[in-house]
Amino acid sequence: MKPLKPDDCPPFLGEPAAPAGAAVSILPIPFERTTSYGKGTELGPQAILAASEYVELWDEELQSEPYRVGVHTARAWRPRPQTPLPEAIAELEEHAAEIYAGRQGLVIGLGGEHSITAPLFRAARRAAGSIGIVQFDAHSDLRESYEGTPLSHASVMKRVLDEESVSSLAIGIRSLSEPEARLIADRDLQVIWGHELAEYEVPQDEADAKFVERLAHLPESVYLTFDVDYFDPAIVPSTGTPEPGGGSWYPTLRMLRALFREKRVVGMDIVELAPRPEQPASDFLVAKLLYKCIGYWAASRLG
Ligand SMILES: [Mn+2]
Repeated sequence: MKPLKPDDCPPFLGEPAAPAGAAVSILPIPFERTTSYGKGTELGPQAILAASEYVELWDEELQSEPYRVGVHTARAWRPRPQTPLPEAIAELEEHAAEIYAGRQGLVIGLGGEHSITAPLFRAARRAAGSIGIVQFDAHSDLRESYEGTPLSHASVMKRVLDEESVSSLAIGIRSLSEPEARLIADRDLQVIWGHELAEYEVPQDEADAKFVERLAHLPESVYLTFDVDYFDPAIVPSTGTPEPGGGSWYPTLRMLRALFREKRVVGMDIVELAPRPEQPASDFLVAKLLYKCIGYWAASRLG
């Protein structure tokens, strides 16, 4: 059998796809240029979408079939290999801006490496005006540049926060350099550190209220970037730069549910899955995470 190319991506859930212009638009982005440790994120979108075929359509928590909101899987986007990184990033912004243009729904980028977030965020901002950003991640990604490029995955949040007056909340951070720590302190960036995650688990009601308080400084509309290395590597080992001590499944879902309820999420991405054939549980978890986000989004919008 001929191996699949990274941009051969089946539709989400294996469903006959809703037409373009559906409420939810998924854009597979098998893009990998700057990853530093483990490689393989360019196969992320394909693995997530292939695993999604086995996700049940019925959501037992929401008591609904969230896919009915309408989910379209767009053709995968990838720059030509010879396109220099800055041009590739600019191309992605324009491509995403076209998808956002004139629509009220949710646009979801599926990486690929984390560097795609900056252009996706800018495209969302062009469509939705002033927006904040919520980042689930093990790493702060606030380096001015990394391995010679300011467009690295390790600098992506710095590029987002270079834009004026973007407020942010980073969740699960447990790996950063001294200059990044200083930047967080100097700019008073809002962080729920990895070692604080347990405070957002139990007792449940108090923890939920505490999390909602942490969202208060953000504007009404936000962009969500979800780096899967946020999770504990015990449940998501398939990622390039795993860090011990990450988030667990149900408490994370509760945070996401609160986020989608409290804020208008206008765009999001899920990045950094580096699938390994012997670890299908990671792929399946991420596929389910994506479906849960669509469910929470639909529930908050449709009531
Ligand atoms: Mn990360």
